[in-house]
Amino acid sequence: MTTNILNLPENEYLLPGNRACAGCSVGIAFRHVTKALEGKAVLVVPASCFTVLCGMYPTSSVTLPVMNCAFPSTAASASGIAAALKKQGRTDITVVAVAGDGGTADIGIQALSGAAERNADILFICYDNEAYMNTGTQRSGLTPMGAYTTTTPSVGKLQFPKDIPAIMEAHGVSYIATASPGYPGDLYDKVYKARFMKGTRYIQINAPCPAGWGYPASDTVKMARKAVETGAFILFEIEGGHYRLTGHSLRLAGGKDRRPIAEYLSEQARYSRTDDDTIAMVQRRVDERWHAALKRHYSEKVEEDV
Ligand SMILES: Cc1ncc(C[n+]2csc(CCOP(=O)(O)OP(=O)(O)O)c2C)c(N)n1
Ligand code: SF4
Ligand SMILES: [Mg+2]
Repeated sequence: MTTNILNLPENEYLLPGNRACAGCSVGIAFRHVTKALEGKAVLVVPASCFTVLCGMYPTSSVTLPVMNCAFPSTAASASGIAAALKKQGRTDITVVAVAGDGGTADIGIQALSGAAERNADILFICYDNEAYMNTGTQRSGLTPMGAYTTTTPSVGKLQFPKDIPAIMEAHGVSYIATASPGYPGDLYDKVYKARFMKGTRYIQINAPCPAGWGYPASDTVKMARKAVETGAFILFEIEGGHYRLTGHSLRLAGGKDRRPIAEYLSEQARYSRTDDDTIAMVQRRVDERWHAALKRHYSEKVEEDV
């Protein structure tokens, strides 16, 4: 059964009143991630907004054990903890690495690639707020084309972002998914499923950031949903090599109208100086990726049905 607001477990593991900015999507996302983990996890976290959200010792907003590690070492640190727990016979505990886009796609990618190649028994969650936010909005390998940061030209980033789920798929890991705080039931179900799998699992969460993207704090859920409604962020999972669209992306595949990308970008100050040609280029890229996703979803569905 798909989880929704009516059957979501009531237990809370992420406490309110934490140190993240007002309207931060990371708190919304990890409220649901930790519900799905049901307290049976150890979190491994490099420097990021998530460490700020967790708080400073001896207080913490997370009711799970959290280990802070050096920035590039997240997946290696998590692998070591997983090996130690295995030795102790603690198969009930999931080791969850939680890193931002910078800590995943740039500084942490070597350790992540090594862990995935060894098929280390970890769940790696990248929350993608599309820049190095904790240090004041510097561009990362996942900052989208056209988005302004303090280390891009004033017209915005000139390159498209890296495709980390595709890089993880090339490693042959057991489970890959994308998720959004705008669709918490889909997010909960994916983390819950990944929790009981073995080997390296990877989930990338789109994480709208009012402070760095430049929109009102009250619009975070709207922004998260618009990312999916435009196809800028596609909800899918790959399990045993099988790709399928999920949640609202599946509804779009079923014929619901996809919104134009300009509707999403125009509501964020980071795109206020992006020119029309760049916005057209971003729209073409979104269309290409959406059609590739649709083709893959339906071709693998046909094979399954045969
Ligand atoms: C080796 C190293 N380099 C740089 C830093 C400084 N630093 C701390 S947090 C951060 C930004 C992290 O960005 P990201 O991983 O995207 O997470 P976010 O802050 O956006 O949540 C940086 C650069 C550090 N702590 N360690
Ligand atoms: S900078 Fe952005 S991601 Fe970081 S705590 Fe603030 S709103 Fe959240
Ligand atoms: Mg970031």
